[in-house]
Amino acid sequence: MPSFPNEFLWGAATAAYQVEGAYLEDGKTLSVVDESIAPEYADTSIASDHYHRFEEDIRLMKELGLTAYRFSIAWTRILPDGRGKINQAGVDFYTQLIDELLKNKIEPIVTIYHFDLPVVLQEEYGGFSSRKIIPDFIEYCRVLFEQFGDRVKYWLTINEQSNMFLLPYLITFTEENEQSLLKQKYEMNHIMTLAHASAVKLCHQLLPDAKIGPAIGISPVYPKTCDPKDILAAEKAEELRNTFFLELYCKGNYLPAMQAYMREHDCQPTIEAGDMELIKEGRCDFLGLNYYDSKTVEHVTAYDRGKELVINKSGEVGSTEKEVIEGIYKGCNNPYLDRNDWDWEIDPEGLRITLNRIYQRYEVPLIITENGLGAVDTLTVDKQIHDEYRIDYLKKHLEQVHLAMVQDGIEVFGFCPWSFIDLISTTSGFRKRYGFVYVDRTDTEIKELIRYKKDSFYWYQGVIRRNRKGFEL
Ligand code: BGP
Repeated sequence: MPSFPNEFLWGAATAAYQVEGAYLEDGKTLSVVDESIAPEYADTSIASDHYHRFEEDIRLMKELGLTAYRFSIAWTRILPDGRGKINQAGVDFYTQLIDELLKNKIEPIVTIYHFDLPVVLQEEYGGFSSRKIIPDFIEYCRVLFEQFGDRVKYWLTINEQSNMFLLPYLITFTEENEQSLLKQKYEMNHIMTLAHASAVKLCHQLLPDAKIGPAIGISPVYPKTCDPKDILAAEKAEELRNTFFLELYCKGNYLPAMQAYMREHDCQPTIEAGDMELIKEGRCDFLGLNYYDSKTVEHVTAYDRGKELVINKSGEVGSTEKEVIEGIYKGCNNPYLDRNDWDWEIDPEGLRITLNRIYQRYEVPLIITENGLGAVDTLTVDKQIHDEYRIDYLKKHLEQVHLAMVQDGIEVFGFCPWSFIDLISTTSGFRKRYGFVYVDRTDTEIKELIRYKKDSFYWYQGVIRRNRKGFEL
């Protein structure tokens, strides 16, 4: 692997509800995601027990050679009532975590919001379906900036806003009727964009040296064939799934094609005076990209009825049912790509394509905030994990990042594979693992949660070592 710039951030990522556990400890209250994790899998009560073992985990990060660690802060640990009284125990936990990282020369990259809205706010006013969320979100951000801003340089506002509206399980909608649900989605997306922009503005005001941006869930869209009808379907899908959000974050605009779409479908959000100015003023400093796979689509005929995506949660190959967006596109398989057991298509070149599509249009610095392979891992009797499939996945993706930097002139400043350590998959519990570090537990058996280094740990350590001058074990 050719070399990366010396200041490149070699990271790994996690999110609070997936790794911490201690979900009702030291004053924390429940978040919507604590409640929505599929009951057939492990819940978030213990997770990987990182809350109690963060020092051991940071020792492992250090051994791995990380120079950055992306994690999220649980709103419910800091403000258990969603607003108002600050929970000192929560502040203390993240203070210790950040200080320990810095002591080990690991740059903290903090996600402010990773799906985990306080339940109290969901119940009180429907969370992001009400503008009441905006002052509460700003208050939460202010607490974080004031408490941790002297030590945290990189902030991520909202994780995967796009996926929250595109996937059927990441956000709670209160409307059920098809038309009012569609309207609510675009309304909520607008409110979330205002919350994001307010956070960016506040960060720029309070922490002029910090950098802030969103972490966007992104999959490039390809046409099934060169039939112009398929090309058009793919371009429309790309607008609907990706460019719509990118345009809001990077230019502060509603994409003309999306304005037309929302008009035609009667789902325009309520845009109040000052909203678009705020969105423009809250332009991000960089984009975080969560990249796992690409999507392929074909055109639809007059007979194709709309259909929601049914995701594969079980790891039973072929159980995904792709979505049909009436009049626009339907999802299909890409015959050129392999897929994992959850039917996610493995596409390293797709990462380079994504980096190009975004950077050549917006010229904003990029960081990979998630990339990884969910798989069933086996712990051998001699406590090893031979995850050569994960090494293969990450190696090929990293090569494409490098090519994008060297051959396409793209500014990528870091790589944070998902995930540093095994944790609860959002859709599939502990069966679907992503970590460099194995956590010895299953969905049903907690065991002792002992940590074991996987083969991918040693591979990544080697990559970092070759790229970091002066890095010694
Ligand atoms: C992203 C989320 C992560 C993580 C990852 C893998 O959407 O930001 O939180 O869960 O996807 O997804 P899953 O756990 O469903 O395999």
